Amino acid sequence: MRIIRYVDQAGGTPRLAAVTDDERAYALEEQDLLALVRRAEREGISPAEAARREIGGAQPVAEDWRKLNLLVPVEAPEVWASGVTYERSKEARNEESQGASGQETVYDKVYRAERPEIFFKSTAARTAGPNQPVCIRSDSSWQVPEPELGLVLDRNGRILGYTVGNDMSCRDIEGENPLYLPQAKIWRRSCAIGPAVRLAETVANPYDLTIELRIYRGGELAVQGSASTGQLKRKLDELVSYLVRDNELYDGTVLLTGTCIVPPGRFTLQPGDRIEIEITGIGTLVNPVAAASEFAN
Ligand code: DO4
Ligand code: MG
Repeated sequence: MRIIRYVDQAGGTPRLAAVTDDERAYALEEQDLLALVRRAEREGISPAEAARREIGGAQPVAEDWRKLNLLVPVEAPEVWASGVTYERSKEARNEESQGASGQETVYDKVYRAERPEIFFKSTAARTAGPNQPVCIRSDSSWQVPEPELGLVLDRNGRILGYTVGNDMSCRDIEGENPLYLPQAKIWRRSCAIGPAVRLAETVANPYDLTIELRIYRGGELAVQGSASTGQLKRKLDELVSYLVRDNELYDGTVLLTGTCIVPPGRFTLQPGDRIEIEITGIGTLVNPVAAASEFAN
């Protein structure tokens, strides 16, 4: 069972819907995922059961949810991200910082350390939803998407569901100096999540999900990559346990879990590119790429 938000054709208002395995979407009464979760709690049932009971006997609002005018599935007040949780990410960070010359780097250390790397990534206003442009910044010449499994959390750090995330990154800025990480990671529309949240109880094994990246340029496939969450070095609960530690969390916070797919060589995104990130059972997050200057206030 997946949860989406979409714009209702009739009223132009944001609506919540449940998506069943046959891809049909059924409107829900609640305004957002957290309201569904809270109602389920009051009724002593699971969120998926609450959704199932509500849509039982109803007509779908769409035979194929992907044709709806989709919104970000959860308006995450904050997005946090984990780094260097896959070996491939460690290698890529060493390549971009030219640190692979035999000496142990900060990336080697964090990959094997007990404490994971967790950093602040985005706010709701900086986060794009399905089909909305993600931006590239003007002072970087090496920018890539980072396709990542996203955990949707409540204020206590409970994993409510899984979504697809894009941790847009500037490899040259971070490669120049790791202390530039916030600038390599955070700018206007440097994060995307969506298109759906798959409720946690309906995922049999979150360590057996395939993540695929496709980047199109001029309509042609320019970059393709694939990975499995089975390659994750850390456990999802472990990442969450560090995020919640002495921290204030908000309902709907998203924690990205790191990337295992790195575009080859000096590949850099350009305005007009189209990024597709697909995760088994969740869906495909599609975002065109634009220059950040186009969205200046
Ligand atoms: O250390 C920098 C961040 C790496 C990252 O974002 C990732 O591994 O996904
Ligand atoms: Mg990342």
